[in-house]
Amino acid sequence: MKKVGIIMGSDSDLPVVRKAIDTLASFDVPYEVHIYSAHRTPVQAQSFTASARENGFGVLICAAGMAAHLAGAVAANTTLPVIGIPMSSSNLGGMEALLSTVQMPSGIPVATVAIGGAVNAALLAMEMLAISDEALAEKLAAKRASDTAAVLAKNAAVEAEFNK
Ligand code: RP5
Repeated sequence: MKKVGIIMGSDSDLPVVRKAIDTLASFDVPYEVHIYSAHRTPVQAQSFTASARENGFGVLICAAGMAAHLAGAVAANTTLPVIGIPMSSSNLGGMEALLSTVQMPSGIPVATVAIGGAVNAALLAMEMLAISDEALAEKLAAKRASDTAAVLAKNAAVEAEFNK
């Protein structure tokens, strides 16, 4: 199976990024985790990205905050699909990272999830890999069904309590 590459701009992003890592691990999907910054370590970010396809990656997840150029800079150097996670900040709450990540110029796409949307980033990455992996597609469908059942159980409990 192709690997998911997870890149974050700083170790301060790890508490949120860990949710993506844990989600991938729960599906036994192979991944690598790196800290590369579009601004602080641009050469390393470019080098990793340029060789990502030949190194067995199928999709890249990039998490960055503030002037969040990481996902866009990575996408500029590969035709692998790139998923951006805008990270929250103390000053602007992540809106700056959201806009920096999502507002890509035509020709260089970044699939942007919600601010801090690490679980969805992992799920979306796996949905991309599952296009050509039927076993993974079945695992994703099973998780969706189990999530639906959990919500319906909560609904049943609320209805039983309030709808006399
Ligand atoms: C971004 O700047 C990082 O992705 C992080 O979200 C933010 C702050 O980084 P630190 O100053 O905490 O290293 O590049």
